[in-house]
Amino acid sequence: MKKIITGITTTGTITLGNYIGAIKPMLDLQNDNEMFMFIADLHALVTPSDAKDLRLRISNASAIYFACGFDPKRTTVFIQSEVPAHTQLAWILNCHTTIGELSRMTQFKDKSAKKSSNGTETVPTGLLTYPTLMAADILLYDIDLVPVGKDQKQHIELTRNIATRMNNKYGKDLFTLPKEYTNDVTAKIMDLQDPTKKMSKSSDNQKSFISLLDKPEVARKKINSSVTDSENLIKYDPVNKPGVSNLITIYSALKNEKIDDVVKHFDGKNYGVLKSEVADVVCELLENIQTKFNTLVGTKELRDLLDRGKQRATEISNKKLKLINEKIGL
Ligand code: AQP
Repeated sequence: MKKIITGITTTGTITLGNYIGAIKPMLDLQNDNEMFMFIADLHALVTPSDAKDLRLRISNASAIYFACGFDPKRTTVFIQSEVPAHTQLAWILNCHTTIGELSRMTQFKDKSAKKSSNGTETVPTGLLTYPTLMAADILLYDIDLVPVGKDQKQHIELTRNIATRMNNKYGKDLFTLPKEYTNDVTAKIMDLQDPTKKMSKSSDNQKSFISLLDKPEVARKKINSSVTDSENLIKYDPVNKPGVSNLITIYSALKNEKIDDVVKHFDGKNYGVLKSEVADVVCELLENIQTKFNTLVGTKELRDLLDRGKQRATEISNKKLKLINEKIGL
């Protein structure tokens, strides 16, 4: 049995990319492991937003997690900001990490370049220190595995480096070294309008991503208008045919079928058929999630489930933090 954690940032509504890259692998692991799934609302502060919007996104994300199938008996589901040990450990880790290490992170380089083309004034410090908060999320629970998309692999490597450094200094069993858990094919679901880019919930173009709360008919339209190519040949070739390959990947992930089998299934068919069948599986998923979501969102039942997760996460993380504080001399 392994300890496994993942979180999704509340910078927008959870997307199909988040579902396939992070939620589905967690659901598949839920029965045989000790699981932690959190709503990464502190990470979301890196992207400025209105308080009302953020609160709504946190509430929606909580209901979406349970609607996707997390079982509170098997998975500790909690809101990051409700467990203060995360920020406390993040500070300690910041003091054991260099600015050089953090500024070399690809995500920091990409996101800070996007935020500011003329200097660093508009780049929040939290964007730089995001990986140490992420390391705290992981190290507090002695996590073995972190299911992540490809974009986050570097942050797990940094977590291991910080943990190793602190183990060498304060005692080798201070931190468990986590490993990332990725499936190379489904690890990156691409933008529907520019399939060379990752699908992202904070994209300005609504047509480029499918939110788990999109009405099924809206999702179908987005898939129908997704960018492919003019060859009309269904083949899995992410480099030369990124749009078609992305649709194949989505179908394969949601139907639990191998890419080769999916390609055989669509052999000789045209893009219209591919899009229509991908839309069918996506709409079925959205309908199932949204039916459960609507019965849970904003209810006392949901708050009780979150309180249960908060209590368990607080107990474990406070115990760990106490040990860390003792070892480092606080
Ligand atoms: N397109 C994707 N394909 C596969 N996995 C993905 N993940 C995100 N996008 C894809 C995985 O989802 C988990 C949670 O990610 P996150 O929301 O914390 O951060 P992110 O990777 O920055 O996700 P977004 O949607 O792109 O958010 P914004 O738009 O705010 O930057 C992670 O495991 C991630 O790998």
